Amino acid sequence: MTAINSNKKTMILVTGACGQIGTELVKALREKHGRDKVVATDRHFASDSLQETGPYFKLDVLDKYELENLVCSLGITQIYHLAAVLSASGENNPLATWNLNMESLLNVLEIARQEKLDKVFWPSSIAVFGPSSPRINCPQHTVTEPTTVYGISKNAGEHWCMYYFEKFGLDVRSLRYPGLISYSAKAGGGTTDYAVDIFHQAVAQGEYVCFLREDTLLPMLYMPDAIRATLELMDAPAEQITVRTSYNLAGLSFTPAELAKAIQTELPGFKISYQPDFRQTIADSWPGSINDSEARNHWNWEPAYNLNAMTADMLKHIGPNTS
Ligand code: NAD
Ligand code: AKB
Repeated sequence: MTAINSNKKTMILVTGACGQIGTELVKALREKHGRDKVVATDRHFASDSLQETGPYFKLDVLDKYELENLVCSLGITQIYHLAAVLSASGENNPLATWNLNMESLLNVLEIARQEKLDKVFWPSSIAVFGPSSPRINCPQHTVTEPTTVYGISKNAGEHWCMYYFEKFGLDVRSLRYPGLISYSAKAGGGTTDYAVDIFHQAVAQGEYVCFLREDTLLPMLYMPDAIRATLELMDAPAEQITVRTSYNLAGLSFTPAELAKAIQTELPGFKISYQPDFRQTIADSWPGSINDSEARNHWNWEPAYNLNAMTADMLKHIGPNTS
C-alpha cells in the first residue's frame, strides 16, 4: 500500500465508522479536514455515503497487525476509535463485549504510542456510573460502580486513557456521552435507543411500545451537539484538557412520557405504551442528569438543543414529508 500522507499533516482514521456516531462524525470530519484526510473503517463494507465521500477500508479493529499496517501506510496522525458493543447488546455476551471493548482500545493506544500519533479520541459513556453514583446532577468526580459489562469496560478504558497520557504523554481525549439521538443511522444496541426508535415508529406507525417505564429519567444529547462537542474537545489546546479520564457531557434529560408529549405537539395522534424489559434495570442504574461543569469551564462546552428543538428537528428529517 502506498503512503498517501508523508508530511505529517493531519490524517485521521475512524474505527466503527458505520455506526450511529461514525456516520455523522466522518461526514463532519471530512467537511472540516477534507475528504481525503479522513479514512473511515469498519469490520464490514460501508454504506455508499461513507465510501463515496472519501477513503474507506474494511478493518476489524481486533486485528492489531492490520490496524498498524493502515496507520503506517496511510500516515495516520489521529485515531477516533468508535468501535464497541453497547450496554444492552453487551449483556447478551459479556466476555465478547469485554474482549472487543478493551482489546480494541489497547490496540489503538499501543499503536498510537508506538507511532507517536498526535491525538486519539475515544468515547466513554454515562454507563461508567452505577446505582451508588448520585442520581441527579451527577458530578465529574464521584463513585463509579457500573453494573453492566459495557460500563465496566468504559470505566477501565477511562483509566487506560489516563495511564497512556501520564506514562507516555499520548494526547488521548474522551467524552462520557449520554444517550445520543439522531436520524441518519440506527442506534446500535443501547439502553437509550428508545429515544431514537420512538421517532421512526411515531412517523411510520403513529404509536410506540417503549421498553422503559414512562418515568425513567435519562441524560441525552442530540447528535449535532455531540459532534460539535467532539470537534471542540479535539480542537482545544492540550493544556486546557485537564480531565484525562473522560469528561462528563450533558445536553438534556427527559423521561419517555416527556418525550412522547413533545412528539404529540408535532404529531397529535401519536400514542405510546410501556412494556419494560431487562433494559429497565440498566437504565435504573444510571444517573438521570449529569453535571458537566468541567467541560463547560475547561473548553467552553455548551449544548444548543432543548427537547422541543430536538423533537422538531428529528421529525423534520424523518417525517412523512421528508424527500
Ligand atoms: P454503533 O453500535 O452504532 O456502532 C459501532 C460500530 O462498531 C458498528 O458499525 C460496528 O460494525 C463496529 N464494530 C463492531 N465490532 C467491530 C470490530 N471488531 N472492528 C471494527 N468495527 C467494529 O455504536 P455508536 O452508537 O456509533 O457508538 C460509538 C461509540 O460511542 C462506542 O464506543 C459507544 O460506546 C460510544 N457511545 C455511544 C453512545 C450512543 O448513545 N450512541 C453513548 C455513549 C457512548
Ligand atoms: C447505551 O445506551 O448503551 C449508550 C450509552 C449511553 O452508552 N447509548
